[in-house]
Amino acid sequence: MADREAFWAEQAERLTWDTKWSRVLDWSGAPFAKWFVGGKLNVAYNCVDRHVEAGHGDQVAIHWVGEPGDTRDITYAQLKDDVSRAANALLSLGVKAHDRVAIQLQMIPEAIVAMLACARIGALHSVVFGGFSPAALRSRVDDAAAKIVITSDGQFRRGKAAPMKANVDQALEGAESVEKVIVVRRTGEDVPMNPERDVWWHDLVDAQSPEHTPEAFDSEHPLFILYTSGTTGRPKGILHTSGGYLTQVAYTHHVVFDHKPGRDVYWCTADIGWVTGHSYIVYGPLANRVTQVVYEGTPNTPHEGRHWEIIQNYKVSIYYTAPTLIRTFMKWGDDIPAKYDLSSLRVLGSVGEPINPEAWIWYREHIGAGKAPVVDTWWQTETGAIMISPLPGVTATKPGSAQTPLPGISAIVVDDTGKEVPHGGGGYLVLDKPWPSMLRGIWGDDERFKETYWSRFADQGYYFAGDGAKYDDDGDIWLLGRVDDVMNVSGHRISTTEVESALVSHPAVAEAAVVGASDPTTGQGIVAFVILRGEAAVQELRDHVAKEIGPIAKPRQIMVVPELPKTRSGKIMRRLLRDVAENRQIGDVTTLADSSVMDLISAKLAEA
Ligand code: 6R9
Repeated sequence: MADREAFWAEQAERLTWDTKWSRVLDWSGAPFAKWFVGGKLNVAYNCVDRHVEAGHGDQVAIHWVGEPGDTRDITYAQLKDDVSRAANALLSLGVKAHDRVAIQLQMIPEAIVAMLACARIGALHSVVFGGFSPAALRSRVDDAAAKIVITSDGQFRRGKAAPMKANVDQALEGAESVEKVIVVRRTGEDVPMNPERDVWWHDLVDAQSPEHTPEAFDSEHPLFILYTSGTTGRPKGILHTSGGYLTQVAYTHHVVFDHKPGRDVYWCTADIGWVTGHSYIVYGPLANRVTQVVYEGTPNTPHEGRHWEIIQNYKVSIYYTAPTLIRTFMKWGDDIPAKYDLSSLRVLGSVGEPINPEAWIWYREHIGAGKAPVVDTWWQTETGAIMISPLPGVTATKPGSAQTPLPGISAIVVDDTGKEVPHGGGGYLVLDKPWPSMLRGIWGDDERFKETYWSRFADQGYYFAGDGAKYDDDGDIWLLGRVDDVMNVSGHRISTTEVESALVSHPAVAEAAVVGASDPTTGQGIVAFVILRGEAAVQELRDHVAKEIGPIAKPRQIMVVPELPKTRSGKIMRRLLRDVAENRQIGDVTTLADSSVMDLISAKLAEA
């Protein structure tokens, strides 16, 4: 433990601290950790100002590419002015340290500026993915009692403008905590503005002074809340704090991608609505003085070579994306990337779900010219930063395996009783030692935090990740997917319960059961089984789910059935439904309360 702490103390020196910590780790209140106790720093200063002070003000921080083809280059000096203005703007609205600011924005520079402005004044941001429905936004705004919401008039999606502000208006009807809504103009469409509540970003922010002195906050000062799906319907607000989080995202961004400031051009294709956008677009890269591409749009607008064209134009050297997108590129054809000069690429990253060996090999061959190392990075919203990954040029990589915990990190595979399994064995992935960027809790729900992550292996004090894993004969780790009721659709976590609740909220649905069925492109696809009590077309039910949660949660398939398979204690046997969804022979039905149910379902589906 002493060595581990010394290691992290050394990594924390990457940051600029206002007051140095007196103790690396206080784990006496486990599972609530305190890292770099007594230290003080400003996260935004570390990501922006200090680079300007060190003489890199003219270095481009962000090469932004808009979907319609408009571009902006933002230097660190400009970013400092922008973040300072936005911080002054929030202060002028009465935002104080510890207040919560909800942000629903697409991938435009203002999204990053807004996040850093919050960090600069010690307010917590809660970024809500732009594709989430008004209902999903509202539940997050209410849960965190957000005082401010930042959004845009609309967003470009596949060449068309789609409304954002209109959704936010719908979401916030009667929302008590919200005092102001700040609206960035992007698509230029007409939006109704509520004069008491709404203010344009360009009116408010542009008028502010670019001078703002950052205040140093405690190392454990809360930085942000990010909601993620759990096994129950209610999303969890994952809480991250400052010093430990920034230390680990900066360290991992440096070692996993072998990033060299001033030399590399980095591109992480995630959206800031997910943790990958927080840790590997905003905090880690900017703390490391990155020059990075930020792209607003979809990968096939206006054509399927868009990513390769951007890599060629900006000479991107590090590219970090998700297996679902790699499989989509494979489907579009090898000839598309072949048309572009991708020779600048030297490191390729993958995140979000297990990468199948075929996709790994295609990625390395067709994008990495057969030589760029592929780093398969395992981590979670809760871990805050990468935990398991090969190191480029150090680890001999294996297609499909995340391989080994990073230096400073410990992760093991254990059996049901918490005993580590031997090489060749499989079980559950656990984190057996605290790490700096670990979540500090679930917003407003300490009990749920303990119950969800720390009760499964309470005797050993292990963090239960919810993923199945195995060791190969060399002791390398292979991730095997979730072991709970969380689906992984295109790298997005969606709980089966969340989709089930959305379905039963439709008046025609009596009961619903949802499973993740393996899907060649998206990893898993959502398949729903519903019992109807009224008339409803399947398409209407799919749209209903999109309206309740967001288009990403739309079931791929909905099957109307007469009964659902349940155990005697009333638990739905998803395993059997997964057999149906994946066209397999149906497994053991002996624990069903009524074993004829599966015959009924099969007969009904055969009819259709
Ligand atoms: C960063 C992120 C976390 C869940 C995680 C696991 C899956 C992520 C993976 C991976 C295998 C990888 N996951 N990366 N599985 N190999 N390299 O994705 O966070 O959205 O919270 O999802 O994603 O199942 O538990 P988050």
